[in-house]
Amino acid sequence: KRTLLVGILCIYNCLGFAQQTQKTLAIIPKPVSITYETGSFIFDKQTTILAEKSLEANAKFLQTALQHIHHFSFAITNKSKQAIELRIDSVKVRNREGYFLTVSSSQISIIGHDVAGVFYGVQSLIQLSVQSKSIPACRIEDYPRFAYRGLHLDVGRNMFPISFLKKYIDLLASYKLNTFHWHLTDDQGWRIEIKKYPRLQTVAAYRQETIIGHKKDSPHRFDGKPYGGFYTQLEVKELVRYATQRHVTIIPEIEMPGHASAALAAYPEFGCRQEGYQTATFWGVFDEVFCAGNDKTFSFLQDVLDEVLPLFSSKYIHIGGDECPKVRWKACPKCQQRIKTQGLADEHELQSYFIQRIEKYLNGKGREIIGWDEILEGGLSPNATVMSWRGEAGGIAAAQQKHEVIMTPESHLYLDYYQSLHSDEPTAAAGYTSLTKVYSYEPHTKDLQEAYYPFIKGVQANVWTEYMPSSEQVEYMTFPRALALAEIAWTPKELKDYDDFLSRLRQNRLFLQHKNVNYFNRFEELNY
Ligand code: TNX
Repeated sequence: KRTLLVGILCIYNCLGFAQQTQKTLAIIPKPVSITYETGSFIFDKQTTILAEKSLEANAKFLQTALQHIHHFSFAITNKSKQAIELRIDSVKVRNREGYFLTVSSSQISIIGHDVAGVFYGVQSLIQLSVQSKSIPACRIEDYPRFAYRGLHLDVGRNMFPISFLKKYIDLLASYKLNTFHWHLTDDQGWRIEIKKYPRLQTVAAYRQETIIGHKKDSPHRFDGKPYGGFYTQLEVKELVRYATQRHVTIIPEIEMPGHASAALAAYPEFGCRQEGYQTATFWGVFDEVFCAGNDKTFSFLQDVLDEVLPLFSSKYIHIGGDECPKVRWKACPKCQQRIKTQGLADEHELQSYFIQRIEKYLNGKGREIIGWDEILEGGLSPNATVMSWRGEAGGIAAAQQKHEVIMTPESHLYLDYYQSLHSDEPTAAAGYTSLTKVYSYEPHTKDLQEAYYPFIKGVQANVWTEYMPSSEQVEYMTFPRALALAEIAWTPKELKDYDDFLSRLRQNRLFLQHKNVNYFNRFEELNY
């Protein structure tokens, strides 16, 4: 078995070598510029890693990765013979998160603008190392197009072990994505421990039945067994630490005022009807939302946020804001009273009141809010960043109001949609978003005047998990489409070229295999 494996690895290496002598460095996302020179650097037992003190973590990261790939150890030393040198030079490398990677036959040097820049140089080198022991001599200059490069994961509908979340974050970092949007609460489950409210753990974290909705014929089937769980604050802290080491910021999302069924099942007093709630056992948009007329609702949410904030170091806190039906508010005397006393026109303005009140609270704690584009309804909170998901209209409107915007249109960046038209695809959400389509997305939409482009801070793809009951399924839906996202987020617009991306992906898939990712591997058949 082992001989076979070694044989296969040799063939891969030779293929990699052959392709690399044809001078294609299959880095994803594509670097800003690559100049090829003569010769190549060959990793062997003499290769060492040389790094200044502030780059110790980067050196260790590279050392561990190379050991996994080449199966021999690379010493971290201060001798410079045949070394991979890591260094910071913020004058020579001008862009934040940028780096130069220079390879000659005797040395590799990675110079970063900052620690993150060196980290990204290291990621490029690791991708190349998986492809071959021999790295062609070259000079690479690289830096990101957008400051915000995000991937999201919904753990409310289905949840996944922390070990998987670490793998996911690792993959984000490998492809130079720097933000993990962690969707922690939804109608079907509340997944973060809040010590002051134990029923969030005992009630809101569970639903009565497991939804098996991944069979084609019947999207909502139940096996009658309770489903659920939550992440403890200790686990959350550990994940944040892990992500920080990889230059990934975790943005937690606590949904309000909608998608609140689970929380209300635990604490019915914060809903307009005060009773009759249940953690949802099927998918969709539910009428049960937090009561906007009850001050105690706000105290509850503030208490929750008080426990959430110390766990996360992100500037942004995501407060949801999407899909909040207004029927309960319409029938609720307290909500109607609030509309009157605040001089609001209607329930849409009441939603805006809700979000603004929470924004004020969070701004007072030194944080800023992000919300889905519904937070534009009834007037945008003064400092809010908008995540434009129902197409680009919300993002365009927000940018024109000089608010920061993250583009994440469902038309192109929803990875819960089908990725091929094969009839044997596992059930997915209703849309169709091929790799080609993800790749074609351009965040600087022509529908927005250029003067507002600086407000588009970046892009994100969303992984809603209604039809992803397992970690393997999440991987299948996310990869390689997340690599196309990474290239949209990082690579200059002028360098984008789908055929070129595809040919790099053909080589770069070795990295996904190396990381044991259950990626969708029929991407070559897609041209639409
Ligand atoms: C809409 S995108 C939602 C999610 C669903 C998703 C399914 C957004 C802000 N809300 O609750 O999971 O569609 O594609």
